[in-house]
Amino acid sequence: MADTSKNVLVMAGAGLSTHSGIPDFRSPGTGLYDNLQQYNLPYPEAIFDLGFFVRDPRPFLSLAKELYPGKKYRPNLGHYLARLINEKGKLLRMYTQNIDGLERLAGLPPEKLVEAHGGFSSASCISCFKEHDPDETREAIFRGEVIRCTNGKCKGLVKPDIVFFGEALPDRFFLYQDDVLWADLLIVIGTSLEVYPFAAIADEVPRDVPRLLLNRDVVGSFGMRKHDTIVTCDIIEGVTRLAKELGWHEELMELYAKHEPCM
Ligand code: CNA
Repeated sequence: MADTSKNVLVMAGAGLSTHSGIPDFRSPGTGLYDNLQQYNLPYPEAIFDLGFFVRDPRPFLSLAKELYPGKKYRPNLGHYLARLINEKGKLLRMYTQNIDGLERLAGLPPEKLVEAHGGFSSASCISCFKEHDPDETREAIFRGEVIRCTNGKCKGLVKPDIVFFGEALPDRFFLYQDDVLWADLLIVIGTSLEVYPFAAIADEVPRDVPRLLLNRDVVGSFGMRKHDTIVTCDIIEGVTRLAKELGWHEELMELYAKHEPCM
């Protein structure tokens, strides 16, 4: 499949990063939503709610401090498989819902990436949308400060450009409308496909395009198309199996060891 494909579209979600130590949202017990007690939230989703952020920015800023790319968490074998697909010249695009920046840390070039729910690489004011320096924003968050906009009298709250509930997706996300037409293979990895419009991409791919799911459970419309392949297992196991079937396993392990020597 991926050995003959030339335009691979990858869609990823929080499950891709669980092996890097970042919990997903919804897995019972270990998911982020079950483990937010420390932030004293009225309901778990409030951590990504703009209205709540305006009233109390500290819970989100504490979580952001924890999640900042390059601080604590490192990419895993799954992220490096995406990089390898790209190095083979076969990656059309990787769409990720993850905000952790691990795809960039694994070496995926920004032009091949669509961070559909934003990330930490840019920051702006939630009131006037003025862009703020992402490095200064990061330093302020590390010092535990709430950042206010410096644009005239604005004084709005500044946050990394992570998409909150009710906020528009980045313009780049709408590239998918063309990408799905070019794709000759879709790989979906570590997502519940419950969040729209992201999840819709999996169904926008034409019906004759093979779709491969690597996830603990069957999600979305997988299984309803003739060319669907479903691998329900742990992601690292699925990634390893795929790499072996492609004859890429040794290369993948070398790439991983070269960039993550301490793992
Ligand atoms: P989700 O709804 O939590 O689903 C994750 C999926 O991955 C589930 O189907 C799990 O069964 C599966 N999964 C988890 N761990 C593994 C594993 N080790 N092996 C195999 N399967 C596994 O997450 P989605 O990404 O689908 O939901 C979208 C939300 C989650 C987006 O808005 C993200 O911003 C948000 N999120 C991102 C991060 C991150 O950046 N790392 C972390 C938590 C949540």
